[in-house]
Amino acid sequence: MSAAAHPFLPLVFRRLPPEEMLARARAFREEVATRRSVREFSDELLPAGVLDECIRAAGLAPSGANRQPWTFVVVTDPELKRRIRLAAEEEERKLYDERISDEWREALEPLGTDWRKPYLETAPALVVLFRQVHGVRPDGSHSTNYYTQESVGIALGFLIVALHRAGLATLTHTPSPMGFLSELLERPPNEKAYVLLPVGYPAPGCRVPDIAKKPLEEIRVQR
Ligand code: IYR
Repeated sequence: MSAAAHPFLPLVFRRLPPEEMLARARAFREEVATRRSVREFSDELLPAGVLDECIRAAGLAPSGANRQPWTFVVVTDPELKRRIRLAAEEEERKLYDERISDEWREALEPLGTDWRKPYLETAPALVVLFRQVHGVRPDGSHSTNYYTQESVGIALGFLIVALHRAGLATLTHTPSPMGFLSELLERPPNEKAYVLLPVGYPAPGCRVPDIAKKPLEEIRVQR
């Protein structure tokens, strides 16, 4: 049985004058240029509704066959944050001590990261983004999801930018491996943790490494 075709609607699209296009592209670039990964968070609470709006924006990302193969788990309970921190640190301690190569350790050294993850408790909210490897129909049978890595990666990009625009800081934290998150957050077997984002305000006096992004000439090729 094939699915019925969606009705088609006229596209809502506002054509902008070229000067406005350039101004908006520049303004967006300038805004994202001020985004930084933050590892020192204040414990100050988030204003009501802001995080949910950002998650709504992330949920508007394109996805393979519009399957929207993502689940955003929001954790604010201090006890659960603590359990996540302890489990993440246990894995990360093994990662930093044993699992990563010397080359990888050297690459991380200038960024000042290590196995300690205090921000998992300090940040007022953690968002754990899960990738739905496949769907589950009401009768329990499996449906296929498509391009789930790409789809969830795009949604994550939307979320990071939405949080930044809303005046919040975050970190794309990838404790490795992430199986403990499925257990602690009681997620079904079709969901795999993709990334963990502490969300909040930077701690007063927060510092970030002095790093630079590659210029256009280095990342763009004309053919
Ligand atoms: N999962 C670790 C390691 C880590 C890896 C890379 I590549 C980074 O750019 C930063 C950290 C962690 O989250 O600390």
